[in-house]
Amino acid sequence: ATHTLLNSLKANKTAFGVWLTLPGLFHARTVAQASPNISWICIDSEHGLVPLVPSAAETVASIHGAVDGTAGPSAIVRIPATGASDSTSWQIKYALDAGARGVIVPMVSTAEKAREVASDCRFPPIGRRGFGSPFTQGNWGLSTADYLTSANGSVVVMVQIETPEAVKNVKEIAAVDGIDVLFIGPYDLSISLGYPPPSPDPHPEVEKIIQQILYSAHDAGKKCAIFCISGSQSARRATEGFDIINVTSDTGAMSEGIARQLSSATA
Ligand code: 3PY
Repeated sequence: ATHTLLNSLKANKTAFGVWLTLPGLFHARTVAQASPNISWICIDSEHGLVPLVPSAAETVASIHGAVDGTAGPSAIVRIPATGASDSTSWQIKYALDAGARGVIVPMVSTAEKAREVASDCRFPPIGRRGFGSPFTQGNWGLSTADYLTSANGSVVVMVQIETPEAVKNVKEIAAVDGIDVLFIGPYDLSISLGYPPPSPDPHPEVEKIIQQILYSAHDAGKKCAIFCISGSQSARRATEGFDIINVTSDTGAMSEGIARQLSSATA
């Protein structure tokens, strides 16, 4: 199966994505089919209402099966546990067993935690991910040996940089082997640093830090991702050099679309 996000990254093309905050297989499928330009969809089990167990697994399958032909968005899961929690290991295991092409782990603030995340995402001898689930291996149609190699070689591991401690440690986190992407959460980053939330753009002081994180990721040979809330904001971030950009969310786009249609109906 095609891994559209990974293909975009390898081709150095900006990978635009959409955030999924609501559950439902037909909902996920509708979002996945909305545009051929969606490279990835984040199933948000942290703040969204898609429970990690058991809905994320079905949602992953629904997204991957949504688009006929070879391409379609890569399903990514944002796990609920933060990098500071012991639950990250089993939640990453669950997400990847479900067939997610990558994970986003919130609030990873030290290189030590980043190393644990990188290890949780890959089978031995590289990491410590346990093997057992037959489902994704079955869907991929691979022997066990080939599945282990393919999964290790294709998983996209993203950690969120969104605390003052993470900013302090950003170079060390970026340098961790097996961390592929630093993912900036502008909302948590702003409020944890004592600034107001973006409205819609971040405070200029936060903006400076965002640019430093982007620089640190690229300096370490890693990719950098950021959460945006509109197409125009995303286009600007693409010009700045961000590799992975969230463009909108299911709920955000739905509310805007409804409001726009109603305002033209009542104008
Ligand atoms: C943030 O901006 O804090 C995020 O994690 C995006 O939802």
